[in-house]
Amino acid sequence: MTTPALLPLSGRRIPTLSPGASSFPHHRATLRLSEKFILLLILSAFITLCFGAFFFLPDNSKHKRFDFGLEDVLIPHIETEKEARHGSRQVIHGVGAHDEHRHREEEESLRDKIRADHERVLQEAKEKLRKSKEELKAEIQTAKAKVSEDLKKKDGPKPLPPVPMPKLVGVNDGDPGDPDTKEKRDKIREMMKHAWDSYRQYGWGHNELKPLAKKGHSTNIFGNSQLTGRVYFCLCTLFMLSLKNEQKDGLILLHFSFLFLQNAEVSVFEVNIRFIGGLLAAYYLSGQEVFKLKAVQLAEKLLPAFNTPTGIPWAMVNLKSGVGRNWGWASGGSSILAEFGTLHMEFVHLTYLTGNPAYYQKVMHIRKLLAKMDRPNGLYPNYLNPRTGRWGQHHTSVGGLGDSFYEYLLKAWLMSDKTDAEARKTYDDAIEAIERHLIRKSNGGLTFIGEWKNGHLERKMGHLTCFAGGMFALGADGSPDDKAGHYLQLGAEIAHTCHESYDRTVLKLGPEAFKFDSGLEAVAVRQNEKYYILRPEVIETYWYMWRFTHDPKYRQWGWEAVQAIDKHCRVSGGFSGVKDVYSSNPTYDDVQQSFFLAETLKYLYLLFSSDELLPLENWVFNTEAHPLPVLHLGNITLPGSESQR
Ligand code: DMJ
Repeated sequence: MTTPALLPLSGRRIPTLSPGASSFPHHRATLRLSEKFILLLILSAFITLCFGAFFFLPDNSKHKRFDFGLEDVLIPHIETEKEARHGSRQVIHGVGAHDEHRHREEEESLRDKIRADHERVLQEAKEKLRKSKEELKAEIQTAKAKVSEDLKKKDGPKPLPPVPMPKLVGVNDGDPGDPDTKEKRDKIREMMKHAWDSYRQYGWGHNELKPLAKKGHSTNIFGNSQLTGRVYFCLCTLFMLSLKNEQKDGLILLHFSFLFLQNAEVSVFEVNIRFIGGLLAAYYLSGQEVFKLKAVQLAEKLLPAFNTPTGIPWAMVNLKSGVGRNWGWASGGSSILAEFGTLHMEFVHLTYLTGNPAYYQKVMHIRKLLAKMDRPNGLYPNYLNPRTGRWGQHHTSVGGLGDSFYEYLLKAWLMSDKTDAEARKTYDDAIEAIERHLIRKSNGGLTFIGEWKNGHLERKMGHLTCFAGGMFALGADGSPDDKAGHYLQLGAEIAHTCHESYDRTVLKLGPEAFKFDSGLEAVAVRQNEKYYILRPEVIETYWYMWRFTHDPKYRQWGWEAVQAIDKHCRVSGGFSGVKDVYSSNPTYDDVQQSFFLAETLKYLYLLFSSDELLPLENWVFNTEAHPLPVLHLGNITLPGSESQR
């Protein structure tokens, strides 16, 4: 008896049934027919798919292939695309019989190619269907192994030119000495461990964590790909706190996540400060080459964002296509001052480490362009249009949208071993205008920094603005007209005001924004300004003030914050922000922000460590608290800097 079998279309014929045959063979024959029908359906779907793919997939010849990294990312090559467009116009509007003849020939050869591809795909499909389940399984395994082998090869270190390693001072334990401070520091370490372990357990592979829902969380600043960013934003905190197993976890995830850097649209600023800054800091702190390579790999993908008429980068860029755009809400399609103005530190390090002048040139170009522009009242508006090179809405802020632009002017000078006099002068001029127009004292004697909106001062200060206390203290030394004492005092006053904003709440945690108006002093009025999302700025200022003054009140204020966070934000799945700091029974926002691990806990840890840990003469912290060493360049000239002089 013939064994009923699955017969491929091109194989043996379907056995015919003899009259009077029992129902069993009949049943088997019916089954074989339906099986064949399904196979036919699958095959025709497959062929249709292949045809569709041929016509609709992008033409890779228009893309330039980057040859480093785990996966090959295609970045459009602008010139080639222009050439291609130009070429196609020629075909359409071509004159003369010769062109037409060539056009027909091209069409004919295209048709031949489609026919041949069709035949080949059909043949392959037929062969596939002839194979047994085991053979197919084995084939899939081989293909998988080949892909992972290829990935390994591509990820193999592509050495960068060796450069002298900057002096790394103070990479140590920072033991504070006295037992009480040590105990407090241990508590902060334990909180970091809880935050990390929770992320490890529930948010693994995502950018952030939902500590109540106990699952991963991603926001659009990290791209629409679920697996874009990862843990590099807090790796250096893990190094500092010597959390060894956690470092290993981080490394594994780092490798893993880069496999998925695909079609994601990301914020240039956030990727720079969190990921590139984090990777560079991890490199300097650990000496492990992999971090440097990954930082460069990522930075290369941000460069297309600078392809604008002015060289002011787009806010967002697609990592695969290199297409950039701005936030829909930003005044008239503008780029944001705090975003395009917060690239300098990382980009200078990238040029230093790679020898590629592009990074340095891009940020210096931004600086030069800004220097040429008129500034209303000497102030920098938060919005600048990258197409026209004109300011957008005249809104100036030392908080959101403006903040880290000023910070990076000062830090560019510090990072250059105080040789970048241009950066220092730009910072001094900007701060002078801010003091004149934005800084006031409230009726109750609290110094605050307001916001300037079209010639009007809004007497409101954001939590974000509180970082400025630390910035004033950090910039005191080296300020013009011997105003060092003045700026240290200003830093202390801002620290005091921001502490008041915490102290005047029920939870002893600061609101997102607070007012100094109509009898109000450092309190939030609107419901949507009463939240605390684990932000670091107030603690950052405490730490800088502590380093410069050693006034014990800064440690005391820091400890108040530790207790409040532990009491009101800690949950079994990590730490969460709270929606109302004036309520004794607040609801959680269910997000453990990445900056809580990278910044808030790091600044707290530093506050309770000795000054020997990462001394400020040798390290400059980027705006996400990733420490980068001062570049004592001496006789070394950064590639690209010659043309800037
Ligand atoms: C951080 O991501 C950075 O400090 C940024 O400059 C603004 N603030 C957030 C955290 O609040």
